[in-house]
Amino acid sequence: MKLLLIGYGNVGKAFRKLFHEKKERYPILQNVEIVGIVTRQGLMLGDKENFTVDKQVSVLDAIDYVKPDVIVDMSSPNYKDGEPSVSAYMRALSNGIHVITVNKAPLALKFREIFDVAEKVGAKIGFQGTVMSGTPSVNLFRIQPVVEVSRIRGILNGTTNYILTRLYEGLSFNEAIKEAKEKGYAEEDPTLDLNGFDAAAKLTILTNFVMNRNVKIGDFKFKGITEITSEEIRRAKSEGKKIKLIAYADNYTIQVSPQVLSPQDPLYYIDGVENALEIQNEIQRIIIRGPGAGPINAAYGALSDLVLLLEGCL
Ligand code: 80F
Repeated sequence: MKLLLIGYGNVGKAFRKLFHEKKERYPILQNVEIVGIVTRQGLMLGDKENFTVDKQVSVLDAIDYVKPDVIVDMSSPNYKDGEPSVSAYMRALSNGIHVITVNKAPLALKFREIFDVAEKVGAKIGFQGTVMSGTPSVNLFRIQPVVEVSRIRGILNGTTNYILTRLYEGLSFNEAIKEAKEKGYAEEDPTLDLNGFDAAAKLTILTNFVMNRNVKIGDFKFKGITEITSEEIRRAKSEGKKIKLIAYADNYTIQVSPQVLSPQDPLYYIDGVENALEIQNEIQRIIIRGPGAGPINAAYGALSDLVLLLEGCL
């Protein structure tokens, strides 16, 4: 099985490293190889740690040239039109090439269109890494067949939760964002984290997948953490409460907004880069928590999709 990686930044490099570590230990990965990496700079053929350009081609041309079995998209999100990833997915899927992605923009903008193409030809899409990185969220629902979900509520952005935690601990906003960037949690454009865009994209993807809705980012209101004042943080703290960026969807409402939580709320205890998701379905209420960002976690999300694909479980 031939992989073409799209994007070779924090996550792309972590994925390549993890892939090689696991390939040595798990026979299922033995016949998988990375045959190329394409970035903004162009295409590198083969699988080398240090990226060099062999051919100055676009992502679409790289797919035609390399003819992979799977593309693994770890490029930066483009929320204007999802390009070049949307066209890359359409080209790949319509030719029976599977897609694994940690890039939220294409699925937040064109979820149904992309899945319609995949379903027509029987190609698969793995997207665990788009929501809560390597902590099972999307893939949790793959082992919860036919159960009907009525409500999801969670903390879905690692960067803002990390910043809010550090503000609560007394750091300035600039110090906290600097730390989040250094740890590789923040997007290439961190305003996507701060203004709620990233959390809204994740909520869009989850809502479409688990509640069978047809929502696009932009269909609903979302707010980030940029308007939270130090006075509001101080007041919440003095009342024994915390401010968290909460993503929420039920059959009528979908929204992302900062909310003041008291210790009775399980999400009150989710600090730092940790994320959490409460799922209410017809049978049970489930709460999952785990790291929501970080290159290794996002890379693991993509790698777990690859193994599920090989096992026929995607
Ligand atoms: P980084 O900027 O390091 O690398 C981006 C790569 O994409 C570069 O190699 C660049 O050349 C390439 N690229 C950009 N535009 C391209 C184009 N048009 N054609 C070809 N290549 C292009 O970015 P990261 O950190 O490696 O992130 C990569 C992807 O992973 C992005 O889509 C992220 O949204 C996604 N992701 C990242 C996570 C992380 O922790 C986590 C999960 C997904 O919750 C949070 O706080 C979130 N900010 C993190 S979620 N880094």
